[in-house]
Amino acid sequence: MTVSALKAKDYKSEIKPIWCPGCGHFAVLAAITRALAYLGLPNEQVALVSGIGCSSRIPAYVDSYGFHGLHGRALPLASGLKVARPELTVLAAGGDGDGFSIGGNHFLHACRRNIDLTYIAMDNRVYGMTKGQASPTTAADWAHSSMTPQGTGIRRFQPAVIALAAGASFVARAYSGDPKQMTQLLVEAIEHPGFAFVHVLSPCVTFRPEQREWKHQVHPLPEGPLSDPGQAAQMLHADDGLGLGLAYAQRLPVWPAPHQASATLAELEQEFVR
Ligand SMILES: Cc1ncc(C[n+]2csc(CCOP(=O)(O)OP(=O)(O)O)c2C)c(N)n1
Ligand code: SF4
Repeated sequence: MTVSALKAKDYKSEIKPIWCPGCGHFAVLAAITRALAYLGLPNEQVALVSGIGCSSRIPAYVDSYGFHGLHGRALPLASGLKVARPELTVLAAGGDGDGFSIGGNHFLHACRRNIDLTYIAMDNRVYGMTKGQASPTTAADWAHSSMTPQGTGIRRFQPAVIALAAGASFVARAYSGDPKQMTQLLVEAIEHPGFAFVHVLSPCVTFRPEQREWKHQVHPLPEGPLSDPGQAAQMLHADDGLGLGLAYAQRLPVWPAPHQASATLAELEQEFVR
């Protein structure tokens, strides 16, 4: 095995994160830089695209190409980028609000298209940046937001199960408190040909301080990686949402197929000139 000469610090930008001390997103940043270093990817071959939210600030902190986009639009941006510049390793990242509420439609279609990119959803079951409103992954009875003082009363969205139903070819769950496993899963996700979804439990210590307890509650998934999406979905559905590991991986046709992706960037640009 060739050991990469690049280190995690080689992927850290000069901008210091402004996240609250203890925020889970720090560990996601560290795991991304470690995974890139492990894979030895040159900085200029990587693009990290996000939406809006505390989590979505992450491209500023990574020394690669980056795009801090619009709320909920990380995946269409990343998809377009990968189709136009297939030689880049494209990562998309953001929060549960960004990815599953306003961006929910894009999530479904990114799973189904199976474009070769990695989507890192940093789930703290709350809108952190806008000061603690319920998100799609918040439990129905969480009653700590002044906007929903009796809870939302709405069943929570289950991102990993929905990713499988929508056709994702790689579905894993990681936890900020286990950066080693997260790094390993990110390496596998980046190497996976197709849409790789990594659902990361990333505590918001400011608006969900009880999530500090996740360190005592997370557990390995009972099985995995499975190759049958129905079985994987059943396993994840039965899980309490805190099971970690690679649930499902399968080689599925990647879009665009090589014969469809023959247009050069110059040819694509000409489409806009006309
Ligand atoms: C179109 C649009 N709608 C709403 C907002 C306000 N807004 C900014 S961040 C955010 C949610 C952030 O939560 P999440 O994506 O879960 O990330 P976190 O801050 O928890 O990491 C919202 C609703 C916005 N910036 N743009
Ligand atoms: S508000 Fe929550 S998600 Fe945002 S930086 Fe602070 S701890 Fe992290």
